[in-house]
Amino acid sequence: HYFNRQMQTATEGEMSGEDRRMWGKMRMNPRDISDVTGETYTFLINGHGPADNLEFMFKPGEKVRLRIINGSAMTFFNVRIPGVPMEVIQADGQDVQDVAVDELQIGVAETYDVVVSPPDGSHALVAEAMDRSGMGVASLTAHPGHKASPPPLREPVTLTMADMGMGAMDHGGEGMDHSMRDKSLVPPDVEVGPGVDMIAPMPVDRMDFPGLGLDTVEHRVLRYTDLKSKKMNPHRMPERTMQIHLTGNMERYMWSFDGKKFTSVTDDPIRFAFNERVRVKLVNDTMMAHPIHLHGHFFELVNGGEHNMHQPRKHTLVVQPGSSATFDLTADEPGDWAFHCHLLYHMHAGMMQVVTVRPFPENS
Ligand SMILES: [Cu+2]
Repeated sequence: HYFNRQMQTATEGEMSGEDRRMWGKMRMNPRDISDVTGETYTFLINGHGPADNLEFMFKPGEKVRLRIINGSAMTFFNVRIPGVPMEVIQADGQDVQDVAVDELQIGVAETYDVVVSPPDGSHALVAEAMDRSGMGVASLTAHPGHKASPPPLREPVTLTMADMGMGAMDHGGEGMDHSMRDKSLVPPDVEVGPGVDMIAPMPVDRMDFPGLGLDTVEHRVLRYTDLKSKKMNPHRMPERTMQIHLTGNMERYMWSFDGKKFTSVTDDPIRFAFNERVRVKLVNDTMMAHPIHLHGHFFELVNGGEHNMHQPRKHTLVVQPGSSATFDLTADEPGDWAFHCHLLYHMHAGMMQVVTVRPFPENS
């Protein structure tokens, strides 16, 4: 939160006085969206800043496939090409049934492949930082040298009670009755020390949430619940469930899983038996979105009905603030794998674990 120029003042914004007092009392900042903002960063597309006028050429009438990879260290982006709808065809490199959207939010390490048919002219390809402190811009153009004019940055976003883990309740008052650090809400193996400033009182699954600030836009936005794998997955019910808490202390800048910062000294990995299928529920006890990434595997998002044969496969899952998100994993790759938040400084601070899949099969 260095150089956060978007802190809410006493009078600005829509928030009621009561809500402002509550946030203040809890020493929480509803404008703490990104750890590093556009004040520090110049946002780049393929290594080029907005002033470079990077051009992607197309011929009118052509269908163009864009592979959008969030290769940044610390930034969620809202991606859109005003006036050009996008057909999402892959998520994290895995085929999904086509979804038509006008905008999507992409977490660090996520990938979306989209197909566009831009009309003649020059179109701005916009990657707006989630906190709206800046944007990456390029031109998708049929005419070399014609720079598309990007739309202005939109209003900064403000966190809500849902981001605080208050579930569907959207307004204060009642929320005051709930402890923000009730240890009885987490499994006993979660360490609630100075590194944990909050335990979400009522975390709900927000797989249908399109990302901070995109829930109120008027065009079509991508939600995890829109993703359906193109091919039918072999259906196997999970044999075991597991809960992992994403924990942190926003002010001290401490980040961990289950309240335990990763160190290479202790040996207490997350264990899976080879080939077992486990339903893993990630509970985000912080007010930041975390893109959680597992190496070596694809997992299937739990984003639909109980007998969903088309769960989309991904390797990175954004867990919304104060919310939960669930995936099914078939642990079919024996070995030791990194499992971590893909925000670089969170990973470095300790929001990281080793996933151990054992035993190695006999004939391997
Ligand atoms: Cu994180």
